[in-house]
Amino acid sequence: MKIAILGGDGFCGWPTALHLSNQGHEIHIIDNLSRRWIDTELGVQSLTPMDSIQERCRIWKQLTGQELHFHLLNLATEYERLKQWLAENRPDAVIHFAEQRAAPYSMKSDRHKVYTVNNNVNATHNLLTALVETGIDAHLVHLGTMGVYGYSSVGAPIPEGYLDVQIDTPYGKKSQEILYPTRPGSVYHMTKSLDQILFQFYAQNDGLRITDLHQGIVWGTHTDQTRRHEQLINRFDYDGDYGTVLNRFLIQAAIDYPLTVHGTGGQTRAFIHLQDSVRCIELALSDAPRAGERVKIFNQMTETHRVRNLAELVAEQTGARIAYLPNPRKEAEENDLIVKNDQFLALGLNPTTLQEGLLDEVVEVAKKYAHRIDRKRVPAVSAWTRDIAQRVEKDPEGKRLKSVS
Ligand code: USQ
Repeated sequence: MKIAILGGDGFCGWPTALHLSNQGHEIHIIDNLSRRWIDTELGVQSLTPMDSIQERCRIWKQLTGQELHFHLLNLATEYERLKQWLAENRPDAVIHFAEQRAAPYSMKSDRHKVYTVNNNVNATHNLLTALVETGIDAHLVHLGTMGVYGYSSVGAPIPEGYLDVQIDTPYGKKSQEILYPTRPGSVYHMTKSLDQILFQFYAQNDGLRITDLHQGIVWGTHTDQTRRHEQLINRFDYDGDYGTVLNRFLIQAAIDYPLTVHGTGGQTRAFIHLQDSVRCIELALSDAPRAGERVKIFNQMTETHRVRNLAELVAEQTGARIAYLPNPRKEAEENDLIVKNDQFLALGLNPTTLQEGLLDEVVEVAKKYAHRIDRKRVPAVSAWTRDIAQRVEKDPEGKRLKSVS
């Protein structure tokens, strides 16, 4: 297949490009490199030393003979160029990762909220309308998030996207299928909730064939392909905005930093290893909906864990200390989460779980590149509201000089 990977330079996009190229697909990476610019804005860098996208593609070609084509394009602002690219290249499938993906970054300031909404919603809408206008019957696979559902469980498992409800009418009860109600917990998660509505409309109005993957928190850093050469290494975020919880705990353990649990650590979340994430994309590509069918929604996760249990597990394995900090986010202190993922299991996903020794691999990577870590960038300081900002802990290590007067 000829596959366009939008956001193919990012944390999930890059290993997906390699995974699918390895299977013989013709891969076109479209990316505006915004994630690299955000590193510059925040003054942080990936824990792992990343080469330029052009250099990464050159190494892959040298190693495998397979070409990875790279196109520098901003989906959110360059609509005409996007349309032209699609018309000229006519991909069989488009995988859409090209969105600002960090909840804390999206809550940093009003400017970051505006950027996240403009970038994410315009990118998705531009893509949809360009697909309609060019008449390309490509299967669109979008990386969504489990966070569109919210995390407050009513005790029932979260279904894969749709819910059957009974509605009272003057003539009695009527059954209806609705999108599972959204309850986003950040501006970032809100943009992915808006994406869902855009997909619903274009599938229904224009017969676009769309799959939306509601992914949990990704952990790990390597896949079979990124391990093949030092210069194919994936990016690995540890900072308070882009680092995600389990990877952060593992990095913190590696550099003898206290594990930064927010609040009581009672938040339960869904998780998936990066290797399973790229496999899920492959499985979703093989199971495209037909034109006129509703959007196909998968829950892309393999297990759920409570944040404090993860911290305890990492502390037990590594001897790290746990710091319970005031939560910079507005979220439920404790929640349960039961999630259905039957569709991927039925398609052949064989989940990689936390128990499989891969936690050590992440700690090893972190130790190898520990000299690249700026400890000052580890605390999560983007607060969800002004009030919460007053009590954010900027010094979890307790290194600041304390007044003695
Ligand atoms: N947390 C801590 N300590 C930390 C970092 C996070 O206790 O040092 C807590 C947070 O308060 C939150 C939970 O861990 O309760 C998860 O935070 P996270 O940063 O790992 O994940 P999140 O902000 O939800 O976002 C990540 C990705 C996002 C993806 C989402 C999937 O950045 O792109 O959509 O996971 S999900 O969480 O299932 O919605």
